[in-house]
Amino acid sequence: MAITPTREDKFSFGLWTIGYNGADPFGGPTRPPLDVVDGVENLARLGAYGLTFHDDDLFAFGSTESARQLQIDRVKQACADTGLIIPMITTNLFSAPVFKDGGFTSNDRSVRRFALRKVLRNLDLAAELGAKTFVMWGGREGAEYDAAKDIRSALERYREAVNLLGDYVTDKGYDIRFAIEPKPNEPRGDILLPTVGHAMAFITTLERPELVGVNPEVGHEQMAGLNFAAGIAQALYQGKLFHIDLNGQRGIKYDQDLVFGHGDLHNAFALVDLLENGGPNGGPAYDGPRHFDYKPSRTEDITGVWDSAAANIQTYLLLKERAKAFRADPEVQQMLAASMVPELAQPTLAAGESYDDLLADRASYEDFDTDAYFGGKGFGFVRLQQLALEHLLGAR
Ligand SMILES: [Mn+2]
Repeated sequence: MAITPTREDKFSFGLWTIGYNGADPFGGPTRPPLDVVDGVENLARLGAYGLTFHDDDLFAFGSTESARQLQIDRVKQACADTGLIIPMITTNLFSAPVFKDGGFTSNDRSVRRFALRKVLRNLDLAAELGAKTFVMWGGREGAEYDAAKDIRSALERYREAVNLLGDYVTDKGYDIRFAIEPKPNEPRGDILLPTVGHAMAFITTLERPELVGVNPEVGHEQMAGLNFAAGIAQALYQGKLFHIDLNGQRGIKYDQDLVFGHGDLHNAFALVDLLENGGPNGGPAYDGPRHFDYKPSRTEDITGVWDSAAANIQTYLLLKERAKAFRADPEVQQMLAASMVPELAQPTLAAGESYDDLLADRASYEDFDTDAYFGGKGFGFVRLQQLALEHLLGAR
């Protein structure tokens, strides 16, 4: 039974997702190009609220001024006709040959200057289109060979670039924030800022850290074997979840960009529960776009493209419903308490208690019965997870 999405659900799609023509490193396109107006109309029909794109998705790299403007006018008109918005745009610093060693961090200084100009121009477009988030995926910012890239110099150039962009939006008065999208590898052998953790640490070195957050992608973290929902929880905890890329990935392999949920479904369930309900102990949830960055498999025709786009939305809404039922189940609440999940929200020291007080508290150490934990009561985490699975399967 299908659930109908609304604009309030904030579902958005990249133009490069629905527009993916099936080309991969081993074969050419299997589908004709998708026109942006067709894309906008179909996304509106499916209940999405937003379209996102790289500059080069909308107008080809090296377009003439008039060809560029024509495409901008066409997307504006299509959005006006359908009510779709453009919540985010991003710059392609990876496809053109000039970026073969990266944009912000190419060893070639003239390429870095060109990359900055391309991004500054795209920031003007973001402001013009009302996009509030500017994603930066540095797919080519990396290397294959350790001798070929001085990582500290590269990070310094990355930092120089992001600082400059922060100055630019501030001076121009643009209401735009940046979101760095980590990825461990592909297309480069190793990419700079490979995980959410690396990116958040880098952000602390910036001159305007408040302007910069992360745009984590499910598959990218899972390519590194990491727990995506746990990474998102830390990004929320640090106030850095500015945007999110939802998709599916099955383990440590190439970047699959499957439909959301067509990978680690347990983790997708935990993720939706986190985004919607703030996780087991509550807390600030996420109110930004639910952005899908997936690829309709190259086996599919155009009907399959729209079916797969709809599948992303439907899976998210089903998981949202299932997470709500999970939270509302009295047995789950009972099991959460038995597993002491709420107790983790309680500070370890009492209000006003000092380390001297702790050192004087014999009950916490000298008289604490650690032996009781051998063979004693377990936490019941497995039963709790099974309850989640039963809700996930619609069995409860
Ligand atoms: Mn991906």
